[in-house]
Amino acid sequence: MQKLSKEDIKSGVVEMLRTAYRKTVATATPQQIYNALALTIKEYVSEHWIATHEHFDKADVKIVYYLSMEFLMGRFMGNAILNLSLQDAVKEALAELEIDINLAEEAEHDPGLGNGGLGRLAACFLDSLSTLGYPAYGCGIRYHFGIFEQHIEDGYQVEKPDNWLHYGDPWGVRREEYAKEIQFGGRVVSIKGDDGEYHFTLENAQTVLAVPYDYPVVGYETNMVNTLRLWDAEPVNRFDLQSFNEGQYERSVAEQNLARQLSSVLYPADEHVSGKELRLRQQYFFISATLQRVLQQFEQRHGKKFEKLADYAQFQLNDTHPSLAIAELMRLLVDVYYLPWDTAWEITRTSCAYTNHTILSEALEKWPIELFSRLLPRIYMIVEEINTRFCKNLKEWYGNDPERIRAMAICADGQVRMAHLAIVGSHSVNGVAAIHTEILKNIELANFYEIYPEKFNNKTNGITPRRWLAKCNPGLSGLITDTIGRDWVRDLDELQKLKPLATDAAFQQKFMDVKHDNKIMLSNYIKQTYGHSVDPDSIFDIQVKRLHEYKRQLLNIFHVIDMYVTIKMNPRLDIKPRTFLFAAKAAASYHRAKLIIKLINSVAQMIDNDPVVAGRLKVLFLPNYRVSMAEKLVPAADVSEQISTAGKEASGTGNMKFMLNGAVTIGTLDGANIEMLEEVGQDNIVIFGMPAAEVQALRASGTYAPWDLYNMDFNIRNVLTTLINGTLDHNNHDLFRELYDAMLNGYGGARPDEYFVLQDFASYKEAQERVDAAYKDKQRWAQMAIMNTASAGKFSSDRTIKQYADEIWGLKTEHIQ
Ligand code: 26W
Repeated sequence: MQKLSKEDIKSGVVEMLRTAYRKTVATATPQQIYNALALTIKEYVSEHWIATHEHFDKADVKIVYYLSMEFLMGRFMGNAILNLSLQDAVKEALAELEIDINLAEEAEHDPGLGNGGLGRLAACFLDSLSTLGYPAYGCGIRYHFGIFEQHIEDGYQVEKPDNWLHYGDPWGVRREEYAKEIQFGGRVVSIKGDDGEYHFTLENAQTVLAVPYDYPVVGYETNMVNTLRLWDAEPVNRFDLQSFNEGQYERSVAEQNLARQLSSVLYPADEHVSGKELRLRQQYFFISATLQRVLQQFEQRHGKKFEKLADYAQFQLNDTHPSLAIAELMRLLVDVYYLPWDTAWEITRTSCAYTNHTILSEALEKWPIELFSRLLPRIYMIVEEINTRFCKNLKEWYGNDPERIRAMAICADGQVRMAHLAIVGSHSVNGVAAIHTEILKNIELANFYEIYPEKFNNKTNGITPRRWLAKCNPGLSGLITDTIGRDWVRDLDELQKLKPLATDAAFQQKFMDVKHDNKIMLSNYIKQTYGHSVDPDSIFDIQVKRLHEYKRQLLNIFHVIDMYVTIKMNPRLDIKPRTFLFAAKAAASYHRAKLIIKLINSVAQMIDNDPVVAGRLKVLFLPNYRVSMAEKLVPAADVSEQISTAGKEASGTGNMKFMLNGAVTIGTLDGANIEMLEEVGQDNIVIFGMPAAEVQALRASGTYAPWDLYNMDFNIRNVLTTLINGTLDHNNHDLFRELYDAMLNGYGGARPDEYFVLQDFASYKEAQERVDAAYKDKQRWAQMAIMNTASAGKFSSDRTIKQYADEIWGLKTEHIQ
């Protein structure tokens, strides 16, 4: 296939502008220019896309379906340009058209179709799947509103809807021909099938149409283009409302409303389930549509040989959110394709695999049986049957141990436990970092590990080096390529070759010059966008991630308060100036998290208003954290804050992005931080705090007494007093009293300081002093920074995906001509 040339791009853009908008380059808006360029590139991608699918058909390949409620893709265009090696051609074409490429790229709306780590992981995985040549579909929902846009008003988070489709959707291709009907509610009846047997079906169900929109997933320097398939909901009977009798009319209107709601909004909660009916509908909607299409295509290719399904299709469940797949696959095989239960169960079990992303109990999905059985009556029958058979097996294995059986059952206490369904119905259960998998095996899911040891395995998360270095950090990526060649983009272990240069003065200089340039660029962006001045010569200390108590943004801001108080008491204190950058969205209903945002903003203001600390401390909360903001922050970080209570962060992936870009981590022995320590060595990472076992022991002992820490530790006392003595808010001394109480007394029935912020405070403070000392020694710091980049190879999602393919899916790579 002919590569897109500079001339093709120029004429493409000019032509698109003319036909789509009746505009010229001179009169078009940046938005229109972006769309024109995107459409030009998509047209070119389409040829590879078609070739990829022709190959899939011809070679009759095995395909992995990555089922996920969230895909946090970030902007498409820049990534497509990079992966297609079109960067020079595009740059030259736009220059000749006198278009500012940055303006065009920034005009792309960043679609927020995910909450955080789990959604972004799905996006990194798709990039790796295409790059490595594995046939794959990402399957999810085409939400019309992604995660809310966060505004900060008077220091408080305010949520605004994010209508990303408003700006057009140049990358999506509507595939009406693959639309599927999805049924909710109704009554289960059995009718005689054309095989003469009785089969279950639904009567009087509400029906919604699922219509797929396909988005290309371009691999890096390969011709493979996989597909992200997002299902949109539409009413089935759009046109002939009038022709219905009264009963049908009402139902038809209800169906229209249901359709409008179904793919309307992504639930903005992360690590917290709320049991909303619409969410269960969303889950069934995209799962049923996906599986109907897969089985239809399988039948076209292989006839009724469904026993072979697992050899051609693997379904990876991204947490329990898609775990209805297990019951829906059973329904389709038994009710629609007339397979016997046992055969269907064998097919289901061998084609599904489950990834667990969290051990927080409030994130475990459980649905009330009342709701579940009303909304999905046939699916509920199937889940009950799975449960009955499973409990019978348990009885055979353990004898009559009702306690144990109830603890492990899929249906119990009036609820359906989705994690149990996912484990029982899958051939693989994996955690996302070594420590996380160990906690699953030995504590959280120990019961299940005992009966299914062979199912459990670890797949430490990774990130794509394309977006998270090659694309977001052209300075560093250029330096690396000049030094060791360009193979690192496909093989991140190549970065090891930088290790000998960590002590090379000339390379240190170049490396730190790049970092400094990135800090200047970020400072300029912050100045332009928010009007704040930050000093690029200060330490850039960054904590960006969802706002959650277990992630302990509080520990960070408490330490800032401590620094502030310390400087006030000793204005000549010798510390390197620091800029603390925060960005985080709080779930709209998570009051405590929102109060922490307000606290961060109040501390920022207090510091801004104080001439004594001016020039030495700066705090800034950047509103509306999203993928495109991360791409600006990560390359400019000196210090990466990864400070969750040990045992709580399943893996983390932000930690890997910062490491790859030469930031030094200050972190706890949690999630993938532990493996980062193994890779980079203890001289190049700043570890503090209790390890997970100590946290567990302290919690279990029931002896944790934050008041003792308050009484014994002068610094803790000062910090907590600042919360309630009017320093932070002159008008309302009680504004932060909730946080004070939560630390010392427990608030609203909770244990005091659930996440051990005060327990780890002294250790964190000491670790921050180590950071300060290390930074003051320029050579030492440069060496640490380089060692971080050089040791990040393990954390490529290419490594992770290869392990999934080899150890879970049994998937082969394909080569597209
Ligand atoms: C609405 C309920 C809900 C519950 C949990 C929504 C989303 C979740 C996710 C499991 C939250 C999540 O994103 N977990 C993160 O997954 C990352 C990818 O594996 C890990 O790196 C993070 O440690 C984990 O918090």
